[in-house]
Amino acid sequence: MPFSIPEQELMEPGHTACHGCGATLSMRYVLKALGKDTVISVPAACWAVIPGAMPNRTLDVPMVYTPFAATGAVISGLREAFDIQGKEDFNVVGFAGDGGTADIGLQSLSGAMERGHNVFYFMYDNEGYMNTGVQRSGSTPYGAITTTTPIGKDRNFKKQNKKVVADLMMAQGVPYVATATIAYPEDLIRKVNNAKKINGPKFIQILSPCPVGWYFPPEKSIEVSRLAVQSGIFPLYEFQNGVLKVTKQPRPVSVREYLSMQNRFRSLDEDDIKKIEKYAEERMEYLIGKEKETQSS
Ligand SMILES: Cc1ncc(C[n+]2csc(CCOP(=O)(O)OP(=O)(O)O)c2C)c(N)n1
Repeated sequence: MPFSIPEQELMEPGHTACHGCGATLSMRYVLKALGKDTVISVPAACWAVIPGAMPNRTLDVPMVYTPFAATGAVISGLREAFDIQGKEDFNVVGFAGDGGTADIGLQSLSGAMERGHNVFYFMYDNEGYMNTGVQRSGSTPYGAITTTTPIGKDRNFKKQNKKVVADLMMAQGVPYVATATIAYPEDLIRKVNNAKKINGPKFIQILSPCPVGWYFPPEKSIEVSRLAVQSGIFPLYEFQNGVLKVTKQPRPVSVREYLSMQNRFRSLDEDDIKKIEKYAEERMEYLIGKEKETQSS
């Protein structure tokens, strides 16, 4: 079926994000899909400052700022309050960074999903605590240099693999789970549209490249985002009512090409790169296996 990106803009010019910020495009596309009847809850993060200081605001929807760990709890409360007022059609949305999702907000997210509230939770994944100066998070990938995993005499880059929150949500049996990224806006918007049809919790993890923290030129954000998918580093999938579908097949783009575009990976040697290639292959195999398993059952 032909598909076009909605023309409505609920994000005005004048935001305060850095040049090339992937998280701004993530918000813009999400709002295009959700429309005006939406309230967004944002915890401490880049997106807490991107809308600008009062009385200015870049978003044309109401926002509720929450303490860092509380997004899941706040959207649960908002949902209940809207329902009591008879506003069941209003979209209640959490929009949090990876630190606020994979680490400090994980229990509150998991609780909200488990209680089954009719909410959307978007994790804009810039793979680090960027607002406070590029610290590592659970979602930072193996091999990345951050200010808390610096190059030094005794330490050198993050040694742990990325904690993929979407996979955790899938394991928890959340009715709608997906991954997306800004290089594929149609795919992202289609996923939000599919999520809208589900009366229950929905979780979408959007890879949102950060030129400042990943150390690449701001005009390369879309390219980096695209290569993350094409190299198999960040597979795009959709998990709906227990069935998994990989929504973009990786192209033969090398992991090495993806890594070499970003200076955060500058201290990797050949063995490290091989480890990352193997990780990407194994993850893809896992997802394809799960796709076969869930589609045939
Ligand atoms: C309880 C608490 N701890 C620490 C902070 C400081 N803080 C504000 S924003 C932020 C980084 C958030 O990182 P992330 O959730 O990944 O979002 P991003 O900044 O990358 O958008 C931190 C550590 C805080 N506001 N509250």
